[in-house]
Amino acid sequence: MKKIIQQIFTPSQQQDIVAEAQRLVARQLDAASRRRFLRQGMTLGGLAMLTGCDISNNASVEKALNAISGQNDRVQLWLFGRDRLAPEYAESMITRPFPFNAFYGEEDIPQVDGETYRLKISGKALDKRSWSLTELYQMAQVSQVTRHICVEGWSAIGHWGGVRFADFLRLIGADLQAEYVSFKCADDYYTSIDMKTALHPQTLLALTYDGQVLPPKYGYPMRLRMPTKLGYKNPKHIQVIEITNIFPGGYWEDQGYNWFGGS
Ligand SMILES: Nc1nc2c(c(=O)[nH]1)N[C@H]1C(S)=C(S)[C@@H](COP(=O)(O)O)O[C@H]1N2
Ligand SMILES: [Mo]
Repeated sequence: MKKIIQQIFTPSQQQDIVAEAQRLVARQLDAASRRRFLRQGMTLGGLAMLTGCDISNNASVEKALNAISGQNDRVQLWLFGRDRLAPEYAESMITRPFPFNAFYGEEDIPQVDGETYRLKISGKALDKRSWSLTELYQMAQVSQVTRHICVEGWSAIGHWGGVRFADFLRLIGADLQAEYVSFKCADDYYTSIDMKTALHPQTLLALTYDGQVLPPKYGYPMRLRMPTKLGYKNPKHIQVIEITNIFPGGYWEDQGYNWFGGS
């Protein structure tokens, strides 16, 4: 566990997390026990024991802090500071095979026809032309090896390639002052993100997985990939992108998952 914590957080991030957790806990104690508590040195591992949570990845840290503080937006913002770059890994660390997950089993993965596929744009953008796959493949491509964290209790390192979402939003003249970007998928899944995350340099319209055309199970023909957000915020099989000021929610978010969903 200690090793995983060290892979995910720098020592100074670990100190910040512990300090903030200590402040949150101290607030709930009477004066005498608060003094005693604050005198104790504490590590992320100690915090894990205190909260009864296994803090082995960011998702569990979120759970642990939420156990102390409730859904505290300040904690979320501080923990998942949206300018922060997520760690990138060596290709040798890629998890093989990379897990599949969806709200259904592998037998129900949508089969999208790449020839007739058109990505639709709606809402606050100047150019609402639809996009063919060929046009998306022709844009400048980048790639990343990052960790995907699912709230169901697993995380895995994967290798995605595609178009920087910020480049795409600028190209279509999206209103970058708008609040949200929402995604509608071929399997009726939907989710949405804040504009700041949409413009984050590690947020990709992913077209490939591990150097190959994105396979159906990982979201063919195109998915959003964000190492700064939990798995359920990363929609697969995207058909429509909308730029909007009206809160769009999401498939899991509307059932109670945290909307911000930082990782
Ligand atoms: N269209 C769609 N996107 C989705 C989901 C889904 O059910 N449908 N599940 C989400 C969840 S909870 C996770 S963990 C990841 C899993 O992505 P993977 O299959 O590439 O591991 O996809 C996310 N995006
Ligand atoms: Mo997930």
